[in-house]
Amino acid sequence: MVNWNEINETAIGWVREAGETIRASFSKTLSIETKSNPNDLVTNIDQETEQFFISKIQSAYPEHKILGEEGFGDKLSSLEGIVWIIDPIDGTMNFVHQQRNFAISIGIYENGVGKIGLIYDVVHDELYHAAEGQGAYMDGVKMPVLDEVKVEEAIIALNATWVIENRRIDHNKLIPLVKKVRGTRSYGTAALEFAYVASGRLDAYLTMRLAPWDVAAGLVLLKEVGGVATTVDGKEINLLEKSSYFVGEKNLHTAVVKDYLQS
Ligand code: 2AM
Ligand code: CA
Ligand code: CA
Ligand code: CA
Repeated sequence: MVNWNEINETAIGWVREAGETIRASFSKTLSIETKSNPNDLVTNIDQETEQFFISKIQSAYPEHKILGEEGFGDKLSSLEGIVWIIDPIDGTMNFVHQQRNFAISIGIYENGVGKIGLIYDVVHDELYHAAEGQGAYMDGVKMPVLDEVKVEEAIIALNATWVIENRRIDHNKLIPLVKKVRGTRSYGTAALEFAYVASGRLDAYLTMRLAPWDVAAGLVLLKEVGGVATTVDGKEINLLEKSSYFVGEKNLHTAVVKDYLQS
């Protein structure tokens, strides 16, 4: 039998320890490199944090597998077994430019089913945490199931990129949506945007290209509060592939997919 409570407690301890190291790094010089393009940043702290988690997991749970953004984990072609999906710093651009609005994100899955989700807002010292079937919590306080939200009263997170002409979505679909909703926000960290939807700070989040480590923890949180996640055209998510995401409160999600995104 897998002792999920123990894994959970252990993982939370590691996340807090990594957070402390990241906060301490603010007074040191960062080494910044670019990856796929000049705006795709990675720092030594992203890499060191991922390596910290991997060495902890490998010594405590050698049979578990690890999928991490910075590539120090395993090369996985399936989600068989127990898999830790790790984004050591989600929101690296914010980390570099703002020293805030970034998070550690860890989702732990068993045979493709999300068991534990941890999103740690390092600077605010806020821990979002969920375990399958046991609810979602922010700093130990249970978050309620999401209440119905109307489109005209919704705050939706999306990046301005998607509302100007781009190659991933017909931006003409989004203009009426942006006009209709109460407000739009963009935080530049998918993990926190998922956590904000789960906690009701946002009502929905739309984005055109996320990777497994951006969403693995957030999906576990969202499910526990009755939120829904699909691709932007309302299709089922394949966690292992890069995908568009539209996530939010259930009624709002249904209405927006039907009236704006699928049309
Ligand atoms: P990151 O900071 O871990 O790279 C920014 O809008 C959000 O999208 C962040 O969560 C960021 O994660 C993620 N992101 C940035 N570049 C990405 C890319 N090329 N593919 C998928 N997600 C990306
Ligand atoms: Ca990145
Ligand atoms: Ca990320
Ligand atoms: Ca990252």
